[in-house]
Amino acid sequence: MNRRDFLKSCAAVAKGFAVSNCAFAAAGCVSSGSSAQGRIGQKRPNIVFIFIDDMGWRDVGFMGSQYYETPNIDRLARQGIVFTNAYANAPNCAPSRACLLSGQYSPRHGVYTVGTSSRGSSKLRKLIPIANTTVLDSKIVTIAEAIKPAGYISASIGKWHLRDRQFGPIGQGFDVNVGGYSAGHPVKGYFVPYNNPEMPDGPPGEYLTDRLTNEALNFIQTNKDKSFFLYLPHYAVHTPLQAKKELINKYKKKPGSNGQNNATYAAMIESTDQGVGRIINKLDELGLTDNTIVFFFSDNGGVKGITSNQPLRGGKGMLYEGGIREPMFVCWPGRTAPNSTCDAPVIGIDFYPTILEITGAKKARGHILDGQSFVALLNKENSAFDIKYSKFNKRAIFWHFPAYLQGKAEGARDPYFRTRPGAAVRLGNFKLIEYFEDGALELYNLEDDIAEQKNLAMKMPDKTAELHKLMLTWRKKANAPVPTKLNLDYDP
Ligand SMILES: [Ca+2]
Repeated sequence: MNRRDFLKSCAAVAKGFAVSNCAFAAAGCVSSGSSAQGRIGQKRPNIVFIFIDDMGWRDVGFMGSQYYETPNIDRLARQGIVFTNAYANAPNCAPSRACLLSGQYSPRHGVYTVGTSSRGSSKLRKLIPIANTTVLDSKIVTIAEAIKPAGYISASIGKWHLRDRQFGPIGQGFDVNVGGYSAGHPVKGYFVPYNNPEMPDGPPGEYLTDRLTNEALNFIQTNKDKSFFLYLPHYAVHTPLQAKKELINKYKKKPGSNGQNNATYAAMIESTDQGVGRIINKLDELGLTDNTIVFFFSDNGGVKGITSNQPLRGGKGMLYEGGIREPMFVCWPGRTAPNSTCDAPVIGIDFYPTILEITGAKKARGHILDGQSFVALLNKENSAFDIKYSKFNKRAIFWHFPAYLQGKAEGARDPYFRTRPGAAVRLGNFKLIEYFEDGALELYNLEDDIAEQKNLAMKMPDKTAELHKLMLTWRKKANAPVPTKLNLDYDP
């Protein structure tokens, strides 16, 4: 039996919640006592993963926005633990998603950026960048495939952006797909007609964010007696900026704050928040709240010119904090302490092992996981907290971006590109960025310079060398390609 047939058989059996331990254990992908009912008769926890597109670090009330209104998201955040140093694996959509779903750093799957890695004027590109992959290989065991043998039914409702058909959500282990295919944004806009091949149009005037919420509610209702994984990657709040008139008018009357003042964007955020409120209510109505863990995360930083990521430097497309630091919380009733925060750095690839631990599912044999489960961080009462916490602060995390991303944007290193081929590493409070064109290094101490204004590379050569060495060692281990070939068109 090949892996795909095996997973199919897992799915078929899992639907009946009568998983045969020995068959699956033989393939190395399930823990003992594997049924959705678990050993003590309690249904395994449901997972709701709310994944917003392009939402900046400060684009929600719980992260301090005074302009955007997100009362439902904030309420959920207050009931859970807010991670203040949560990172996307990349500063843009597709690679961030590929890393999240695979639990692997970009060099393992080759999804480094969106579309071509040769963006911008060829005359301004010194190097030939590493070719990009726009599809997540179907041989890679996604998180949906990994938890299926533990009895989970899963849905992807919203943006996929890693190709379609056998590479779409269904081909990658989700039982349900609504609206997910190769597109990275609503091609025809946020109002019907959507022209989305994976979702028939709704009634005239229907708004996409509301529709995805409706679909999420249907999935929860239909599967209320099962253990479910709802992956809800909203198309919001990515461009095109389109929202409901009455909400836009509301924000037009409201004064901006801290550089945030786009009424249409604010209205898109509020519609998203209303959707979260409806999901909370549905879980309450069905008595599922206590057994449902909600994750909230975004795939990259806010877009400069639309929102403000202050005090962070830069925005979407950059390896500065504004491009990669995300609003994030986990709400696990009975486990996370209300009003708690955690400043240990976590990153997109950590969610896969975290969800494996929560669901009791096992990693598929041979599948490399680059991240670490942060379940121990979710409960401050846990005696292991201090140990685990220090472990996360001592761990280095990496970004590898051997591509050009064009665009003039405030905070960028040069006026033509948001990012030129480069890499970054964070260890403790220090972050090092390397630029492959000229070998330039920038070192920042995020503890007292979160805005990345003071490059300490010359001032702290030992720290710079320590982090650079970590980067080189990791690059070798992950087989991460660095562009070295000169571009003959280069004529700045
Ligand atoms: Ca995005």
